Amino acid sequence: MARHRKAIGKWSLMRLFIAANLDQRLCEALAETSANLRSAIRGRYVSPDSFHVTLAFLGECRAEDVNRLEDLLDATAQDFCAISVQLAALGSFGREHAGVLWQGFEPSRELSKLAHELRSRLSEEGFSYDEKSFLPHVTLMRKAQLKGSVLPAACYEAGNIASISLMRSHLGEARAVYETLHRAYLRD
Ligand code: 2AM
Repeated sequence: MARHRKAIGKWSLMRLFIAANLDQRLCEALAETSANLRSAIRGRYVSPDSFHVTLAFLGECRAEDVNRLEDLLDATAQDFCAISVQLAALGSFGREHAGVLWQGFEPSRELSKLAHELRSRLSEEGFSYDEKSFLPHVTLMRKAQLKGSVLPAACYEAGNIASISLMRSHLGEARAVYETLHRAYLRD
């Protein structure tokens, strides 16, 4: 694929992760779940345009590695067809007063295979990543006041994952802003 190679400073560091992108049906369902949560739980909401599934979190990487990571995404995407997924129950990580609230997926062998394949290719190429086991989810809220809250209904829509992206996370005072550096499409 012809693509513009970015001019990047040799030693600058970037906080990177690889995400699976969700189709419009899934994003709309997640936005509806998020709206239901807003009336029930206080916290810091993730904007719907930032919804994603993290497949591998790399953390600080050298800017000069970006081109190699783009190639790794392209090669991996070519080995997978678009994946059908189904949204499932809400869940949380962390503390009762500052939790992370997310919506999960029904188990998908293909999605797990994609995450494992990416991670194994990252290892082969000498990249390190957060090795926590893959639990597919979309974060809807951070710093959630979970204590004593009753979780509202979630929307259990089905949809597709048709692409993966190399993402850069810019940490801000209030929230992180995610920038797509490169997108690779799975096969039809
Ligand atoms: P999440 O997948 O639970 O939302 C950018 O920070 C993205 O990478 C977020 O989606 C974040 O959490 C995910 N992530 C996974 N492991 C992480 C880690 N060790 N540190 C920060 N973010 C991590």
